[in-house]
Amino acid sequence: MPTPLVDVVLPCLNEERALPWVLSRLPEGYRGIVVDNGSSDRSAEIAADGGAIVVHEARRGFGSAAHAGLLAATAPIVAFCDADASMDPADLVGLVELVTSGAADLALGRRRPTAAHAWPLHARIANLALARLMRTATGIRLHDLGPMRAANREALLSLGLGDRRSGYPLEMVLRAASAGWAVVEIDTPYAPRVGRSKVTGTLRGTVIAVQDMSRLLRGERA
Ligand SMILES: Nc1nc2c(ncn2[C@@H]2O[C@H](COP(=O)(O)OP(=O)(O)OP(=O)(O)O)[C@@H](O)[C@H]2O)c(=O)[nH]1
Ligand SMILES: [Mg+2]
Repeated sequence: MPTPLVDVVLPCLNEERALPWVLSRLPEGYRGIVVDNGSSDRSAEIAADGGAIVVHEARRGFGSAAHAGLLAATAPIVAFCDADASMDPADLVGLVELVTSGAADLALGRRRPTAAHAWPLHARIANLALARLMRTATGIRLHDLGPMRAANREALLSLGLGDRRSGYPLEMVLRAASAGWAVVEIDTPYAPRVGRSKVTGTLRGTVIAVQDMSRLLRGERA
């Protein structure tokens, strides 16, 4: 496949059940880059069978996987999407159009749950509180810190992101705002994930995410 317009980074830790659907939903001309973060299941084989590029990243952490995907990408535009079937890669088209039209430098998907259990209450509350702090820090009207997003690859690299855990999506927004980027949010459906919950559905995962993000926000204020 020649270099496509969009490389879609799909961080992946044990998502063998979700990957076939996720990869089948990539729009025409979009290339999947599945970053296998040390899965103990058949995620890597299934990703390769599904036509994705497979990148192996041994260091655990969402940011570690997401950033390895960004470094492996070669397309002019890079998009990010979870690999657990909670979000539909077909919805990336709206985000990418915002970037190609020049309306946004960073386009973000605001998660809109399609079912009550798509997003547990404790996670919604934590996300709302963090989003409010993010609005105060950046002055940009944003409501979510969701992982679905799109931007120009070289511009993203120039942000010099350093977080390798769950603060990565927040750090991207904070750095983009400081750099004067147009950060635009649109609604994207958020469905119950396929497979066992790792972060949001578990208290430990949520606590780590809040810790990572609070540290970044404190740094921003300092
Ligand atoms: N939790 C976690 N996810 C990772 C890691 N590396 C890659 N991922 C992938 O990152 C994406 C987001 O993680 P999720 O576990 O779905 O996190 P979440 O949506 O907050 O919470 P749940 O869906 O409830 O687990 C998924 O595609 C994971 O497979 C990692 O080290 N930890
Ligand atoms: Mg998920």
